[in-house]
Amino acid sequence: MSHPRDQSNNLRVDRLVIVSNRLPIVLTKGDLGDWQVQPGSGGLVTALAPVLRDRGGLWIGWPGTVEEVDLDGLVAIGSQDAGYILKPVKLTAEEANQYYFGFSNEIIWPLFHDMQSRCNFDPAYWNMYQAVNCKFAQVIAQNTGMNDYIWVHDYHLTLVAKELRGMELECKIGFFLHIPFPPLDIFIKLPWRLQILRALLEYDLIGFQTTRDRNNFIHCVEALIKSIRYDTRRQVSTITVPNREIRVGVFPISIDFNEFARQAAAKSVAERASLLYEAIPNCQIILGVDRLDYSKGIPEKLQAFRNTLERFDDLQGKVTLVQIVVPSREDIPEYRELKTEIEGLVSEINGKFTQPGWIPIQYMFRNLERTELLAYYRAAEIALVTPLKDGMNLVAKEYCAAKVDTNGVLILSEFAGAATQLRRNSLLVNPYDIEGVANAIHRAYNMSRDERRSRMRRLRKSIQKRDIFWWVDSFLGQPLPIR
Ligand code: GDG
Repeated sequence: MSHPRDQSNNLRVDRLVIVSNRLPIVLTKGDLGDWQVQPGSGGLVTALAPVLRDRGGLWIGWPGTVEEVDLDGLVAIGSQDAGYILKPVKLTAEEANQYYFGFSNEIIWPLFHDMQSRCNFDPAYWNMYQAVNCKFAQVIAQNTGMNDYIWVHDYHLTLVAKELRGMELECKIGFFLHIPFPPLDIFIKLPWRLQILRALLEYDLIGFQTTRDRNNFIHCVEALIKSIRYDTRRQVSTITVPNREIRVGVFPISIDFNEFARQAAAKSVAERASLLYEAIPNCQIILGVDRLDYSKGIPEKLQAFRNTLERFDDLQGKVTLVQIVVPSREDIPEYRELKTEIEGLVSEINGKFTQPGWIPIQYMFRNLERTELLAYYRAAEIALVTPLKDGMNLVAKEYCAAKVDTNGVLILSEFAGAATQLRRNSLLVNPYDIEGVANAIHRAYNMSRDERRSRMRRLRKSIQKRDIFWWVDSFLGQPLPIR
């Protein structure tokens, strides 16, 4: 891929420097205390790895452990495997605890998902968040030059550009927010709202998942910061602060569609999907795949499924909900409580409705291997993707990509970023509306093959057109203001 900014008139960019909370590697400790390095997976790594390899780029982040271990040695092995340089930001247990679990995941995460009552506005978290953002900036400053383009990812690192500017680093810095940006009346609850907004305005380009998020951000800036001007007439808006411009755009993230479709079409996946299908005879499979998180609306989804079985009793024995919950953030008490709530609902529903030969919910609390996940995507006639709020939600896109036979219905929350693009051909629901979701399940169950196929074909086409490579190109191709 050519780097579009090579053609821009203001700067020759040497390298791309990606900065994210986590490095794209997984470190695991064996039973004998030996450490293993494995490459990270996921769409972001897939899309960025070729760009980093071609341009000799760099990825800076936390390796994900606070244990005393030869991090430089392990990360060097990771770099060799990846084909580009990885640089670790080393964190102590206290730093990881207060910056990551604390400020990032007990303050920004709930607030930005409109769940202010879940926030723990502990000032100690804020102090550590600033200190760790500064630490990231120091590692960046030590490893980059004037002509590098630094692309910072996500809510853990909102202050990095401000820290770098404080060190007089004048290179171009972009930022992409993977989660939603809240409306003004929620954002102003944040005790450090001004510091975060001002820090974000030190980036040259800020990318959001949807127009809704971008507009929320602009409204907050307009309301809380004096002497700014903005122009929202174009897809990428410009905010003008004294002496400087910032571009603010919408870049909906996506998946490596062709690769997903190719892997899903493999014989081994098809065979596995048939086995799953045979194991649940005479039923349509409804699939849920969610990280353990209150933003994903798992209890609400289970209640909607219970409502379906109560109100549409002809569906009893005809549908099975396969709910995969992927372990996440279990060090935070609220996540452990959520797990207990989910498991209580699953057993209550199964206890009430199970009949000989039919169990309404098959529940898994674990990480599945990629081929197993693809087999579930293929086997499921209905995907139930109902987050209460979500930046994008890649599961919705992956389900469609993997549905190579096009015989599937996507039920999608209108509060997922993915709804902007997929609203027309999915069944759009309000995840808080238990009966509305139940009605959508009933409708999906009864939908004709022809309607399913034509909807799924259109969904797949639109995701294929705007895949993860399109996303990288459009962010990196965005002309930046001259500093
Ligand atoms: C954040 C934002 C935004 C899930 N279970 C398994 C598994 N997965 C993979 C899926 C998918 C990913 O995890 C989950 O992605 P989401 O987009 O749904 O959600 P978040 O983790 O919350 O991500 C979100 C995203 O960033 C990107 O910008 O869309 O809104 O919250 O890729 O496939 N993978 C495997 N086994 C599993 O059991 N292998």
